[in-house]
Amino acid sequence: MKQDFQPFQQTIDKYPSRVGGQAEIMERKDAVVHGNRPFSQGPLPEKDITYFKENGYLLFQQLFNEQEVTIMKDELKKTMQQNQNREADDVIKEPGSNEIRSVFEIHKDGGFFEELVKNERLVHIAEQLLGSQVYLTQSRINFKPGFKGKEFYWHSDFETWHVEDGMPDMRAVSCSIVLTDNYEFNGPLMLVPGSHKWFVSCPGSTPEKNYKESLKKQETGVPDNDSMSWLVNQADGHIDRATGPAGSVLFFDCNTMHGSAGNISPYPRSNVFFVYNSVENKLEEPFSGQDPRPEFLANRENTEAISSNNKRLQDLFSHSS
Ligand code: 6CS
Ligand code: FE
Repeated sequence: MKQDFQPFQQTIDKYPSRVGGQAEIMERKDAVVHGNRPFSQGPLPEKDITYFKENGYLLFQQLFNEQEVTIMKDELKKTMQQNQNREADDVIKEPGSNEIRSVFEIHKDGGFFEELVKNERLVHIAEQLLGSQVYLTQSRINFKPGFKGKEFYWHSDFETWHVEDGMPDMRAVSCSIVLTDNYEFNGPLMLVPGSHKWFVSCPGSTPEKNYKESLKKQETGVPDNDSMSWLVNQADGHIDRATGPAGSVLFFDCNTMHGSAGNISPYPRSNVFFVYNSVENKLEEPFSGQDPRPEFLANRENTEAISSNNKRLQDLFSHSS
């Protein structure tokens, strides 16, 4: 007799993590750069592609000029002021104080940041790396105040996006636009070269509504000390850091192990952070089996490919001074 039910199709979990087992290091199963035409003919020369494949990140010094940075900083300040007294899930405070740490979902501001996401320079780099059209899964501004900015512990973003948001494959890139000069001493982002080639499957399970705590201080889905030491060892003991003048832009693979130390210097550190995902890697049900995280952390509503458009942005860059 013909059965009239459809077996439930679920994407295979290629990267199981927080499933109650021991910590384990597995090989990456996805390409790092998806060299598909026509996207492979993007703005990056071969040597940049090779560097990204090998290391899992690329830093472009001053991709934005001084005037553009001034405007971006003004916009960041406005966003911070608008959110200063707003108690909402998408405004993250520092642990133990009322200082703003992050503001999420800035790509829906109907203004400057919504346009910045479509910036040609950024979109074409993301498309070249991911070998397809892209859309945005997450955006935020991070603000690490002087004297009291707290650390972000080591993590792979993909581990969280896979387990908590249902991102199936490693086919997304983060783009961090540095809006303050980043020095060795104001808590710059640190990265482990080559770590994107390995997936650290983490022990434990995911607490309900984990994001309420993890965005202040991530404790679940972080590598154990042995795995972390192993990753640094395979990089010959090297840890890199994204230092450079304001206007520099760091692209890093979704699985590159990164983190940052606290900022006890007098100099704040702020950045704008966009996550571009391949349109062929849209979010599914979280692999934790739990409810998906809220829209402000993981966009599911608008997954249409971004068409880069610089016209409005150019107007905003030239008129808002
Ligand atoms: O939760 C997120 O989406 C991002 N935030 C943290 C603290 N870790 C994972 C990921 O980078
Ligand atoms: Fe991160």
